[in-house]
Amino acid sequence: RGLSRSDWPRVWQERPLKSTYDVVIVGGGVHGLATAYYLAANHGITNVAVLDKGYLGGGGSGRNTAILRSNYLTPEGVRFYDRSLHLYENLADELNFNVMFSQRGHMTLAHNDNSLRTLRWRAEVNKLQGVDSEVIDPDEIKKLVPYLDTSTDTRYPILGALYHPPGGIIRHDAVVWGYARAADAHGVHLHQNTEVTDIETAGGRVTGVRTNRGEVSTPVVVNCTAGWSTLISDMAGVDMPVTTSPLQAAVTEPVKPFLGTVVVSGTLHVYVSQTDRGELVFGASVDPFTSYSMRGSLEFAEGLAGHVLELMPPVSKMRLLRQWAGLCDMTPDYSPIMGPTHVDGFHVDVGWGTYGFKAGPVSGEAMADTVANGRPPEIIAPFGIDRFTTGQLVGEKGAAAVGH
Ligand code: PYC
Repeated sequence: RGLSRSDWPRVWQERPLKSTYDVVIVGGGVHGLATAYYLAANHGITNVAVLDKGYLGGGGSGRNTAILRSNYLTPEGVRFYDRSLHLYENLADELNFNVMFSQRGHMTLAHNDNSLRTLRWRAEVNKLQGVDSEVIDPDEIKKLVPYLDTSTDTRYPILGALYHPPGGIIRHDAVVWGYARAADAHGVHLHQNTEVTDIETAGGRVTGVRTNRGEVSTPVVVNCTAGWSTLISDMAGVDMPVTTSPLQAAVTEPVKPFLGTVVVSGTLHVYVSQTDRGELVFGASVDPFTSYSMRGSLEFAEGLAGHVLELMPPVSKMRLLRQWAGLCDMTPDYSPIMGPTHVDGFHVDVGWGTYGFKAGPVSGEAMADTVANGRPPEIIAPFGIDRFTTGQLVGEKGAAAVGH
């Protein structure tokens, strides 16, 4: 007799909501779950609850285009995202869960001299940080991606590309499930359908959270939300320089494998990769307005199709199957906000714009370290909220996704 569905072991337990925890993490995406996992695995802190108002991985972690890379523009950014890439490389072993990381290479195209200059700059910063990244010419691009139109008589001819072999794609839901299962195995409580409605403070420090399922006392709250990060921080009395916009994505029917790398075009506002199932996954830049909407629009699908066909005319017969949107919390310098705040015990891991998923592991590791040791580790020190008053911004706009 084969296993019936009811025999399948549960990946994580449903446990009662306790009235007190040592740490409460708000947001059950990859950041919140990784923080919980590393608190337990690296620091032995297991009296931890992860609260999510929906289901685990139902926000940005399940809505991104699953791209991993570390070819950023600033030394601080490159070091940070590269640590994440290394954690991702070992994640299947670490969690004993097949996360299907395919390091198939990542290519960012330049269609004008300014973009080419920025790509050269990124390549040099990357190499100085030990990251494999180089600028290649149209002939090399054509060898790697024969379906790209590299002719010179197009509206936006391809002049070169930043090629980053360690980049690639991963199964994003598996990352969420792997961290959830591992955190649960350490005794962390994962509470779905549990919405935080308020954060209690007294004398300048956190004392607890209110939820739709009752009150929980705790000395530490970590805000690991995306989309709602300002609303959660407001509850603790912490202002965030963040605005929220949707980012739309879409997927086609599956076809035989023909696209071996991730391809990004900033000028055409599009990136594309082919999944192991053969579907093309497309993403774009954020919608040009603030909103909490997570619905796709026809305008996006039309614009996307036009841009994709300029790059790869042969895909014109493929059909789009689905489209969706996720919420992006944009900061002024396109870098995240991480670490303690002026409210004791209230920590933030927010402002993830369009780059949050790839930073999940390093963020979890660093936020767990911050909570356990009472100060942020070196790798996230540049991303503190105080940089918006000191002026020491970490400008990543030139390497953050496309067309911002
Ligand atoms: O920064 O690589 C990126 C990215 C891909 C999709 C959205 N952002």
